Amino acid sequence: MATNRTFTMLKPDAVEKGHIGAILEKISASGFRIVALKLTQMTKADAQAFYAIHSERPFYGELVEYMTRGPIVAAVLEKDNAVEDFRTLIGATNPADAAEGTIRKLYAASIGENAVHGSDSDENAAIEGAFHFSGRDMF
Ligand code: IDP
Ligand code: MG
Repeated sequence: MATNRTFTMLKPDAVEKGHIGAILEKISASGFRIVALKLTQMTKADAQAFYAIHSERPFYGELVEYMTRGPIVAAVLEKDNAVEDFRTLIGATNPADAAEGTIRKLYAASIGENAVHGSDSDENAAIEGAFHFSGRDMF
């Protein structure tokens, strides 16, 4: 059964470039309600665990370095069909392939530094949201 929540991170490159406000505005204007929100920085152990599924990929080390080099914005978002609609809003992993108007097309520099994370399933949305937020910080 599809749930109505997803999890996102505005990644270090997006925060460094000052895009927090613009990206949150686009998310809100696209019909997502903010359920939980914080500025935080992942430790190396956090990033290794969060991206454990990619541990055998050649870019894993680079990904962990990137995701820990500065603060991120973590958020839980709510909308009907949240996971799928948010993946549509952010666009393809590689901004070169992302549709016009998507967050990655607008703000991402490369397949590695691609501005934003979006959960890929309801199950992972719940796991990733719980990774960053306790129940009392979700509204
Ligand atoms: P997704 O974020 O669109 O779901 P995934 O394949 O799950 O994409 O990869 C997770 C993250 O790993 C990407 O968002 C990106 O930051 C990084 N990544 C993916 N593929 C590459 C690559 O080929 N080179 C460098 N980094 C990559
Ligand atoms: Mg993914």
